[in-house]
Amino acid sequence: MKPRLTLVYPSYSKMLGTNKYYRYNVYAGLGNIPERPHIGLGYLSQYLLDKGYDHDFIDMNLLKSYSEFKKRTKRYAPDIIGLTMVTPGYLKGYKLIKRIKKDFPKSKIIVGGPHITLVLTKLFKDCPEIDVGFVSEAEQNLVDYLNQGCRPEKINGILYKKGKKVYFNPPVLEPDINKFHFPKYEKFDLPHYSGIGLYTSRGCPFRCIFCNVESYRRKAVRVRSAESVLAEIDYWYKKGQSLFPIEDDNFTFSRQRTIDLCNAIEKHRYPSIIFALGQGVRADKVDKRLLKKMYSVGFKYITIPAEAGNDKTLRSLRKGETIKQIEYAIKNACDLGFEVRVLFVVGAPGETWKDLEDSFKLAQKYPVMYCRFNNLMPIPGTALFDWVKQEKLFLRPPEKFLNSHDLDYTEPFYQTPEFSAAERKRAIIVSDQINQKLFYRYLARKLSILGPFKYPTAFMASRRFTQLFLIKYPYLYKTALLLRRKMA
Ligand code: B12
Ligand code: SF4
Repeated sequence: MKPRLTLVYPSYSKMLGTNKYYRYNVYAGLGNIPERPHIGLGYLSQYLLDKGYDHDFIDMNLLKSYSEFKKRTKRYAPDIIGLTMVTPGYLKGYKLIKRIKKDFPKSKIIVGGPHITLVLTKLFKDCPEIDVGFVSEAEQNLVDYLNQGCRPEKINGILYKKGKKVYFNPPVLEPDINKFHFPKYEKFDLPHYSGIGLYTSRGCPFRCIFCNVESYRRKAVRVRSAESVLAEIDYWYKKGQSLFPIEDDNFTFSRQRTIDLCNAIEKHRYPSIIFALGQGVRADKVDKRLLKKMYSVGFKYITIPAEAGNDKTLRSLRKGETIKQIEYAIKNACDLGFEVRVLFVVGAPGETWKDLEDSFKLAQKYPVMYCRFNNLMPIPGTALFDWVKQEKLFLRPPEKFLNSHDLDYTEPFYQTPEFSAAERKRAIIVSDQINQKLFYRYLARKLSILGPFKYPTAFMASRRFTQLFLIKYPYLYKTALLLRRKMA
């Protein structure tokens, strides 16, 4: 008999809580999480169905309480409960697993996701209730595990224990990701989400010091074919979705694939389709011709992760880009009419307040919509984390900040002799003031239809108190987001 499996997305806000210092979410264009179904679990769920494994899926973000989870799990009676885990909030993740194991002692607990790849064999020491861990991408490995009657010995990308011994079989990544059909989220409660996100490539060969695209995926960048992505767009478009967020780390990594995809979208003529590049595209991977092509087929929102305002800090971040390339991309995107968001980090190794002023200048140089400044967070497994640890610069122990409420990056995680904690904190306040200005200018540009009234309207809408007021009332907040999206 086939094993019964429940896949679980633990509640994000219960892991991390919410911070009192609201950033300008309306500027950022973000909605409440979960806006979209979890893509990684979507891929797993799809592959399981393709291979004949029926299963249950629970998004704990959509449940009111743990007892709802317990009731539903009791009803389904799974042999295996599989949870996804990210590092932020991991202690609460372990706590949840302990609780689940206590309530369902006969079910095996398996886990996957970015956190597992970082901790590897330490996983079982931290949380002995876990039976098996999956490292990196797991579609095939999970199915192999089930096919083998849950015997882990011959499975790739798996962590398991036998008696007191712990074993790790390294993953082998699938070179042809077209093999994994795009998720149709059949086991998900789709009406609860605002739409689905596209994930069209995997891996990134760059080495930014703060990023933990794990070592396995670094070795292999793989892109889905234009046909495969188009099939996914076509499927959801026919179901009524017209705004497509793209979640890739490196969407334009393959220039030719991007052009092929644009050509295919153009040929199909999807009226009023919009693509939003929310996770960011590298400035060195878009030129004016490519941006123009993308814009013409519906790419209207673009995020450019500049990270810094000068070459010194970019070098320190090992970003592999120059400020000239970054400025060129921002300028081109603005000139072409994209709604542009630029991302910056605060407090790179060696950075000073004076360097940060270059970031503030760049943030205001072009007619962008929003610039997000985040205190740089050292995530375990990154070069930044190792450096901060070695230099003993942490302001709080990592297990504290990785499990606390200030993960909206307003509070600094470390400081350096040349850039104090107080300055790092101030940087976020200054960046919010800059955003107020940027949003005012953006609205004044977009509301030209109002004639001279555009200035007072833009002024009022861009104030911090208006933002805070909107956030308090979900209905108003949603309407504001909708209006803002219509302006793009
Ligand atoms: C899109 C995205 C988001 C979206 C999620 C959209 C969605 N609903 O899916 C949003 C904006 C909500 C988001 C939020 C956050 N994110 Co995010 N996000 C990403 C991003 C760019 C892509 C994720 C993705 O879809 N990957 C594609 C799928 C196919 O891969 P996958 O999710 O890893 O899943 C595969 C395997 O991991 C494995 N697997 C995963 N879960 C499980 C479970 C089981 C049981 C098994 C067997 C296997 C398994 O199998 C899957 C299929 O191959 C990644 C970067 C990246 N390259 O992955 C960051 C990333 C995952 N995010 C990260 C972070 C830090 C966050 C936040 C904490 C940010 C914050 N402070 O708010 C929150 C946490 C939210 C949460 N609890 O999940 C980090 C995680 C770092 C870490 N060590 O944990 C990443 C890696 C970015 C980075 N480079 O630092 N994120
Ligand atoms: S930040 Fe972006 S470009 Fe840099 S390593 Fe991570 S995914 Fe790659």
